[in-house]
Amino acid sequence: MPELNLDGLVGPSHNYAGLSLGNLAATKNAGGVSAPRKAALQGLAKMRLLVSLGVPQGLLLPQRRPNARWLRGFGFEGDDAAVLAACWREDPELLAAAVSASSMWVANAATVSPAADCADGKTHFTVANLVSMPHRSQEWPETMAQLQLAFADPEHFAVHWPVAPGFGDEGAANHMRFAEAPDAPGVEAFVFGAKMGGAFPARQHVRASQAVARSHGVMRAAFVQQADRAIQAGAFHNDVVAVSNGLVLFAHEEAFEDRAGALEQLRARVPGLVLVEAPSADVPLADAISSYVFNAALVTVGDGMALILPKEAEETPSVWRWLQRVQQDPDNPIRHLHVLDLRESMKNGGGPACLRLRVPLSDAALAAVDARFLLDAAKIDRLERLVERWWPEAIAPDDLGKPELWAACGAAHDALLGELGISADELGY
Ligand code: SUG
Repeated sequence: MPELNLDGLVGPSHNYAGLSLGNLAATKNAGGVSAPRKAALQGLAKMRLLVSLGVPQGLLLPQRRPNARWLRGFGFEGDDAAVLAACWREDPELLAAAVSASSMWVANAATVSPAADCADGKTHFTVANLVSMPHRSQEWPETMAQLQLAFADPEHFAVHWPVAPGFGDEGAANHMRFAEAPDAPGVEAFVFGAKMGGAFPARQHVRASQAVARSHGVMRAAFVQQADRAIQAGAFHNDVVAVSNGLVLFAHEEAFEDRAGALEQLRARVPGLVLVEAPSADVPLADAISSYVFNAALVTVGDGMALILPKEAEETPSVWRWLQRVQQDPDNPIRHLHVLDLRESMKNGGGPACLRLRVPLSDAALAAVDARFLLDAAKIDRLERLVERWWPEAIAPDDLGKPELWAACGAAHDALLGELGISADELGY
């Protein structure tokens, strides 16, 4: 049984507006000049690597931005250009939110529970409400439309509406799964945060995690609290400090609020759990967070597991030293380290794991996925050419208010829909 890896294609409006409090990279790079074309090509290179490693690969589409429809909900009127111009005049920060390409980080699109974990034997998706950050709260309607299109077959899939907005849900970024194989029954760990007085918000509410587990019919669920210390140090999602694959938990020592309790709970449910943990003494929490080493994509390849790492991990001496030891240690299956330049996304706090949504599927379920969302090397070639032709080369902060940028982003999106054979209608535009 394969695990489908869906990556978010970076949208043409990718920019640095510093919209996410608690996301240190995004805050630090606020006001910088972005390179959308380069960003999308970096993401496509990651997809190409996964294809070459034999991982079934697909994509989710960048959502159409700027989102004039969303701004109409704030009382702006007229055609799209009039809505955007008025918003830029009256509330430029809101306009920046409507331009954000944040839908690229599809680890926040939904939580996925594979069929083997769920009482009804279907693969369940709950679209994340992303209510903690205003710019991300506009994503769920189109995410819902895309998932309903890609996973339309009711024999295999159930796509759920987001959890009620009182309770923040940030999707798979706060969800881990432990299983012998993708199709073996697994234990799902839902990681939540809690308000403990710090300046940075806990974005995943425990009730949202419980709601998702309940509505998916997850038979073996564990609920684990993320360390507030990690959140306050910049780990705004669990996947900044921990990731799982197979029976491996790859994490920082300070990832969980009650480390001993969390490990005891997981070991009791996952007898073969393999813990690959970075001690704080070797890898300080700050290095783990700035390097995004735990935001690696951990994937099963022929003869073991591979970590798809951002360049920042290689450039952080404490992290790179520790990774060499991990790779050589026969007690864990991590054998390969692949380093990628994802700097454009990383500067907004989005590493390799943020850019992908994992969907473990049976062969029959994979065959039921809408093929327009699936990729092979030839299609990646075509997307690269499309990005080179249509994606803007650079966006500076003042460009966000320019009609030429809005038009360029719209034209790029139209070209993408044309290439993939997906109509605006199907996405609810
Ligand atoms: O929600 N950055 C995203 C990064 C999401 C990373 N995802 C995971 N860890 N899975 C966020 O904070 C910045 C956009 C801006 O500021 O313009 C942003 O939304």
